[in-house]
Amino acid sequence: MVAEGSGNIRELRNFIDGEFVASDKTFENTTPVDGTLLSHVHEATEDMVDLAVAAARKAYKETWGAMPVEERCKILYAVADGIDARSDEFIEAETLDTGKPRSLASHVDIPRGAANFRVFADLIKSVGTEAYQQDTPDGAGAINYSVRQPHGVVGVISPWNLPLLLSTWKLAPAMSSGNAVILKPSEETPTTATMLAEVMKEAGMPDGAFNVVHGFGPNSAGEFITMHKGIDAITFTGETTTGGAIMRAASENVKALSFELGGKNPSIVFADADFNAAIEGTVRSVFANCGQVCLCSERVYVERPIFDRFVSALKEKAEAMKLGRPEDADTQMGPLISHEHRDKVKGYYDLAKELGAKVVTGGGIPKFGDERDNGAFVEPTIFVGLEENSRIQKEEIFGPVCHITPFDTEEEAVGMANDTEYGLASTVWTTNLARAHRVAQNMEAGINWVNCWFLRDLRTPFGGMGLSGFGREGGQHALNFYSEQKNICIKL
Ligand code: NAD
Ligand code: 6OD
Repeated sequence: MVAEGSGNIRELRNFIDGEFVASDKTFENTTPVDGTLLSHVHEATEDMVDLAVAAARKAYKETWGAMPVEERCKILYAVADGIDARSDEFIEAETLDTGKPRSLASHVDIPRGAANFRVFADLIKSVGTEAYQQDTPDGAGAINYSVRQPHGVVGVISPWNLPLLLSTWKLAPAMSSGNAVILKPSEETPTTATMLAEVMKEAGMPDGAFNVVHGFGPNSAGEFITMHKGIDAITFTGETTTGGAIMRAASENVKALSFELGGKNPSIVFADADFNAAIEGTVRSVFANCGQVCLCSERVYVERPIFDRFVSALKEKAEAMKLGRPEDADTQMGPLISHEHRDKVKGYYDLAKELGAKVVTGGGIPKFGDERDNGAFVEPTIFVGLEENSRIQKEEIFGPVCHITPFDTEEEAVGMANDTEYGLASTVWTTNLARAHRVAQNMEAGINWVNCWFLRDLRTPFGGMGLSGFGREGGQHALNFYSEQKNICIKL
C-alpha cells in the first residue's frame, strides 16, 4: 500500500486485478522541490501488463461492464467521496511529486479529481442517443436508433503536470461508460494514481475494472499498453512527439485514439481591455503551475498603445512572485517537474538570448541559499524583441515564460496568433463585444477564452487542432469517444 515502506520512503506497487503487485525492478521517485527521495516505484513488466489486460477484460465482461448504470454510478460517487475524504493526503502527495504550491493542488488538482467522477456519473445517467424515422418505398417506413457499447478495455496514459486531474478526466468517462481501464501514470508523478487504487478498492470497485501499471514509455509499461492486442482504445495526454510514437505503435492493431497534446498558445490583449484584469489573467495564464499547463500562454500579443505599460506591469508581477516550497502559504510558484525539464527550459532561455531577445525579467536559475538549490526551480521570465518565426515563438517550452509582441491592427494580431502548427487554446482580452466574438471565432484553436483563462465547464468540448491533437474530451464528447455507437435499423 502507499503508506508502506521504510521511514518516509514509500513503496508504490502496481494495482492489478484488485491487488497491489510488487516488481523486482524499481525506480526512484524524487521531489523537484529539493531532490529528496519520496518512493521506490515498482516498474510493471510485460507479463504484469498482460495480467492487467486479462483482468480488465474479465471485469468488462463479467462485472463492471455488465453492471446496471445506477450501480456503477454509485461506485463512482463513492470514489469521488473517497478522494474528498483523503483530500489532505492527496494534496500532499501531489505537491511532493510535482512541487506545485499547495494552494493550487487544493483548489484545482484534487477537487477536480473528485469532480470528474461525479460529473461523468451524472452524465452517463442522462445521456441520450440518436433516433430517426425513415420513409421507405413501400410506405411502411423504418426506424433507426443507436445504442452505446463500451470499447471494452481502455489504456489511459497520462502526463505529470496535473496528474490526478488529467488521469481522472479520462478514467471517469471511460469507466462510467462501462469500460475497464489500465492507467499508466507518468513516471514523474506515480503517487496519486496508486492512492486512487486504494480509494477504488475501498469504494467497492470490482477487481480488474481499474488497474495501475507503473513505468516509462519505450520498452516499458507505456509501450506494452500501446502495442497490446487486448486493449481496444487508448487515451493519451502528453507531448506531441510522444503522441506520434503512440500513434505508430497503436496502428499495428488499429485502436481508437484520443490525443490531447502540446500547445503554443496565444493571448491577445487589446488596448480597450480592462487593464488590471488582463494583467492578472496573463500572470495566471503564463505562470500558473510554473507554466506547465498545456493551456498556458507562451505568446502574448499586446496592442501598441498599451504595450510598454503592459510589459512593465507584467514584469512587476513576475518579479514580485514568491518562489518556494509547496507547503508555504505564500508560495505562488514551485519548481519545474525535474532537472531534466529545467535543462530544456533553461536551454530555451539561453536560445532566446542568443537570438537577440531583450530579457525583460528572469532568464536564469534562482539562488536560495538553502536546500531548494537542489530543486528544479527556474525564474519566471519575459522576453520581447524576437521575430515571429524564431524557434522561441514556434516551439512549446512548457515553463514560466512568455514573449510579448506589439501589434497595430486586429488582423495583424489574429494572423500572428494563428501562425502556429499547434491549435490548443487562445485567450482574448477586450471590452469590445463584437470584437470579442469575432476574434475568438477566428482563432485556430479548440479552446478559446475571452476575458478569462482556464475557466472550465466540464460539459464543453475540450481538445486541440493540428499538432495539439484530435478528438474532444468533456461532457458528451468524452462519452462518445469511450463508446461505440451502434445503429439498429428496424423495417416496419
Ligand atoms: P510525455 O509525452 O513525456 O509523457 C506522457 C506520458 O506518456 C507519460 O506517462 C509517459 O511515460 C508516457 N510515454 C512516453 N513515451 C511513451 C511511449 N513511447 N509509449 C507510450 N507511452 C509513453 O508528456 P509529459 O512530459 O508528461 O507532459 C507534458 C506534455 O503534455 C506537454 O507537451 C503538454 O503540453 C502536454 N499536455 C497536453 C495537455 C492537453 O490537454 N492537450 C494536457 C497536459 C499536458
Ligand atoms: O481542465 C481540464 O479538463 C483539462 N483537461 C486541463 C488540461 C490542462 C493541461 O495541462
